[in-house]
Amino acid sequence: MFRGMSSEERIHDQSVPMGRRVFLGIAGLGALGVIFGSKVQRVVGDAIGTGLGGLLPGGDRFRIYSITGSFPSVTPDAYRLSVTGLVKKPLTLTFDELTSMSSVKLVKDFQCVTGWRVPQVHWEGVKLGDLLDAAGVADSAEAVEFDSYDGVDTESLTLSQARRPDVIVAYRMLGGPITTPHGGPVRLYVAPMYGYKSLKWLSAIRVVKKASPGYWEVNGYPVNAWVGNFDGRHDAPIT
Ligand SMILES: Nc1nc2c(c(=O)[nH]1)N[C@H]1C(S)=C(S)[C@@H](COP(=O)(O)O)O[C@H]1N2
Ligand SMILES: [Mo]
Repeated sequence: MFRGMSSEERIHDQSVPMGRRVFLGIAGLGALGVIFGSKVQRVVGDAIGTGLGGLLPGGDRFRIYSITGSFPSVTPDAYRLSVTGLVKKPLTLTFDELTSMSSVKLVKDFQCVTGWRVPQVHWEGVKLGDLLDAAGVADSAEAVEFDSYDGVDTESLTLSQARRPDVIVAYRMLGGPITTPHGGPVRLYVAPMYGYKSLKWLSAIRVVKKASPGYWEVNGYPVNAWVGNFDGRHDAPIT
């Protein structure tokens, strides 16, 4: 189910789950098996049942991805975001604390490394750089690692990438709170990089000296994921 979404939001969102067939077309990662569990099957059923059946994979719309095949369900009340590692003041923020910080709005494309792109998505959240400043990054630090409530996905950025104004810890997208399938209540949005950098269900931010490659990177995608030339395509940069 698109829990917490009105049917109007669902239609506005136009999300479709990425099916196994689509996934298996991805060279190199196909064997990994991003296999969708029964929850996602119900998303498909629900989408079709609400008239979204006509919006099966094509251009210009989100595919819902989950490595684990399910969606961690974290309510805003239960949500916590930790900022730890090489910082002067480790933080554990509640959803209210995060959303009380000064926020930015971005209207920018979202591009998956497999080729699909959603134009002009509305995003809102706190600049990752502001969170790092609140925790106070130690001089020895050079990178930032991220964990997900799914317990599997991990990501990283260099500190200079993390401090870009178009890299945010997002809590709104597509005109509403971030839905559970899209990684709500809180996900990363790393505008200039391929979608796998925009880790969903963000649980932890860890400031480190040297980052370990994340889940998708261990499996063959570049650590520096700037939208550009990939797999014979030329994808326009996201500005
Ligand atoms: N935790 C988690 N985050 C994730 C993924 C995932 O499977 N698990 N998939 C990534 C990929 S490859 C893309 S393209 C986007 C897709 O975002 P969406 O599911 O909101 O469409 O999420 C990224 N973040
Ligand atoms: Mo992706």
